[in-house]
Amino acid sequence: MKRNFKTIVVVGTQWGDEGKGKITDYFAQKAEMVVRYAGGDNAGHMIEFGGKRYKVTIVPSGIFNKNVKNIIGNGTVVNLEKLVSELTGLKQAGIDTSNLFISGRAHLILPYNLKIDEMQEEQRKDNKIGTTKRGIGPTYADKASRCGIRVYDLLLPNFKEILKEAVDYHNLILKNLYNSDVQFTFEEIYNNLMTNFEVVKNNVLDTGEMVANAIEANNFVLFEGAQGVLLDIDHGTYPFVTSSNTSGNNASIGSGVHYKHIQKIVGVAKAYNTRVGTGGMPTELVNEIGNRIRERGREYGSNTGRPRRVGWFDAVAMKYAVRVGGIDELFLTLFDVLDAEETLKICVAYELDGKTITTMPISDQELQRCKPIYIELPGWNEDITKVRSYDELPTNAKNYMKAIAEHSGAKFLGFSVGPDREQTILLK
Ligand code: 2SA
Ligand code: MG
Repeated sequence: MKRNFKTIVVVGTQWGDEGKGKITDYFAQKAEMVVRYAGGDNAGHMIEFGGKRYKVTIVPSGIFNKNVKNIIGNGTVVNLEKLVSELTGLKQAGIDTSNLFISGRAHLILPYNLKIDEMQEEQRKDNKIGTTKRGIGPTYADKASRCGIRVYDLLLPNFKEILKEAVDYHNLILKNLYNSDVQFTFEEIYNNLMTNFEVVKNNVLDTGEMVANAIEANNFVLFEGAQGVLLDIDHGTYPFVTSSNTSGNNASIGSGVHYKHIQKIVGVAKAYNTRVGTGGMPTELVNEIGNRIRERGREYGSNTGRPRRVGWFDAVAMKYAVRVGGIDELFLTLFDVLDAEETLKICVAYELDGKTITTMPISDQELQRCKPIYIELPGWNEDITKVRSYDELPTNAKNYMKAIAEHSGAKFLGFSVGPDREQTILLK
């Protein structure tokens, strides 16, 4: 693999589940450090090698490489109990987890945040976001409201008071705002936190300094995105988004280094589109083709098991993601899933209220009214899982990639034709 950069961000360019874990893992084999900069255990990153399949949600995907330092950055939200149980599972699978470090500035997801996430979804009635119910939104809301609790707070002498105040406050919210009978007790939350904190305590520090030092030392540092650009709180399909800045632009803020240190943003895109949760998706296929792609691509939430909505590749959305996400190069994943299709469609424009547009509307309500305008391409109808170079791809598969590049303005770095490490192919 050519390495002409020291820092890269790997980021999803659609609505998550693009196969970022796999691409991160691919680069991580050469990296010295992997940093998660946003999101929490709402992510589900699958990595497959040596015939085994692993999943991580909050632990960075670099954990499978012994020499890589893995950082859970300040921009993330951390459920300590989940983190510890994930680490236990990895250890049991024979993975060395000693190289994991957690930012003292990351915010804690607490049991009341999980409950509020659930209550908010309930109150949304017909307008549910379809969150993962991992407490992500309420935890980021606490952070912005300045009533969040950070990992480092656990080490402060007055932590008990801090937590007591927070529990009382959230109990009031639950009772008065959500009409809930559920009330949390300080002791229970405190004891649980302390038990889990004991496991990771020695690895809590100013990770921003670690990342900065690694960059200074000319190490290869990889920033691992979670979810995708279209789920970004600012640039995504609001309000059907997650509560963090998922795009690569946040890699610096979310890990505590200057943006000038970010040299390259690699986008990961599925060869088609998927989405879990509510919100506009103009290319959605509610038919046999959609079902076939879902089954072939194993398109079920890796965390929640929810069936993902499936659709044709949306080049309008991709063009937008490439622009706002500053995507330098694109990795096309799950390419082989399309092996079974006679004909393929790529959405190149939308029709909105009788007008043709080629940009993403600002409002999701408008996106929901958009009708896709497609180009059609012949499928390749053959197994590409054994392909190991661009030249070996069938002509129709090459043409499919070319059409995506042409209509979205993306430049390809590589593609993947299956879940194994060997099935990830660089173009050059
Ligand atoms: P949240 O829980 O507040 O972040 O949910 C808000 C929206 O963000 C979407 N979201 C995701 N979309 C795709 N994949 C995600 N990760 C898991 C996976 C999801 C799963 O890898 O499969 O297991 O269901 C993820 N996380 C958040 C979510 O669907 C809402 O639309
Ligand atoms: Mg996922």
